[in-house]
Amino acid sequence: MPAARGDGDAPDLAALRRLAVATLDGNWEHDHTVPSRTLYPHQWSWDSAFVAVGLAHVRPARAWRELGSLFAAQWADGRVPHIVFNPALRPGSYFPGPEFWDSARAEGAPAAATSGLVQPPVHALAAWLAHRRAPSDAGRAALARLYPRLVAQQRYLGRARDVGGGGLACLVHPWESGLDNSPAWDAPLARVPADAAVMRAYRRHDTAHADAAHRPTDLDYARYVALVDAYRDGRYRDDGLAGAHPFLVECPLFNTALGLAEHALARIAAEVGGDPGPHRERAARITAALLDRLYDPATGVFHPRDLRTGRLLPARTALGLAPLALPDLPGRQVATVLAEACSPRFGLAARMDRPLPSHDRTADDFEPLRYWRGPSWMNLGWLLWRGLRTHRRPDLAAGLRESMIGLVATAGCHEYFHPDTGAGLGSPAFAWTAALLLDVLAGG
Ligand code: 2M8
Repeated sequence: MPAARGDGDAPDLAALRRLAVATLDGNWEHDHTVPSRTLYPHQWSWDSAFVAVGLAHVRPARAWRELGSLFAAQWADGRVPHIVFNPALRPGSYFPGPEFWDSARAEGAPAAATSGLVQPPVHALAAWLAHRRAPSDAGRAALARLYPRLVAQQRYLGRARDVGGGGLACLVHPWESGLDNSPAWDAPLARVPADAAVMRAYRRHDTAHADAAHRPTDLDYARYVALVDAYRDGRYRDDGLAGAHPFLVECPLFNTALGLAEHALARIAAEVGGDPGPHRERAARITAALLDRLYDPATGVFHPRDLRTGRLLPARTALGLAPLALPDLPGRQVATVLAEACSPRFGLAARMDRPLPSHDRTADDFEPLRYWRGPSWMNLGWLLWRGLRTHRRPDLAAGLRESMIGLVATAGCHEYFHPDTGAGLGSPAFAWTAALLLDVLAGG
């Protein structure tokens, strides 16, 4: 469906904006926005942050409710769960549902049923952007209420999750990366013992709503389930993870978000009467740790580190470009990451002939249809777009912006897009695509 093409095929920006607002309104559910009514009918953590950025442009009060409802489900240890379940939905409306996570038995879990995992901490950045885009007394009050919660989130990730001891947060499940089945995770995931037949005991919900050929496989899911089993059996405690948990990785995108959060918290602190100094210091330490632990001078990009082997994971995915979003990334790394982004692997250009892929399009395991193994995603483009503007590449930023707008103008607010044709894939009315489009249209 050509969603919003005007005369002469140029995108009709006003129509696009209306489409984005209608998508967000359609996904609004009493105090939060669902990523998708069919595939993801509960509240997801980093989705809500992206959504708040977009809502700030059109429904600012809702942006604060979105973040407020998510942080109301924060655990006592500071973790912000990756899913907050809506109790009004019938059992089976998503797999794995609340009964599988069994958060009630974990110490410090909130009254609401949640998962026990986290997602990239993009919330402090989102809160800061929401405030900047729509400053108001009510917004400032909401920001002041969120501030200690955002600090607690950082404390959890920086302490309990620094399993490697090098100043970065470690992930215990691919779902925590947000890029669930990225080729980056293939090697560490392959070591998790599991049998696809295990999935016969469960009913996958995703493949009822999306093409199975686009989604992770049953064997992937068996491993996802095994990893949750292991973490849940320890009641989601983090003390015994090192040496015991079967999947432990440090991710460049996740830790970029961790650093961006400290930069944002420094600005939030200054606004709400806190001390920005410690946030600035932590931001600098996170960037230093990323350079020290995840940058590979041989490839010129960042790679996840597998803490079980101590080695960097070789796949060249879009995760490796994410640190470009850090304002304090040194010039040398800015240059090498840009070289990778502009190479045939990712095709970034002032005039892009194809959308930005989520994985190296020259790699053997590039899959144009399967979820995070090739398709183009709005949130990855948005992060890179911010980095390009931060590091003063208006030419490339403009090219990427035009490409992102073109995707939605042609296909609508899809969850992800074919990295060659731009065809819409996954859920057709996806919240963060709509929200980030609003931000991109407004110029950030
Ligand atoms: C996808 O992840 C969920 C599990 O968390 C799933 O596949 O069921 C990912 O794209 C993730 O990044 C996103 O937050 C979530 C909801 O949009 O869906």
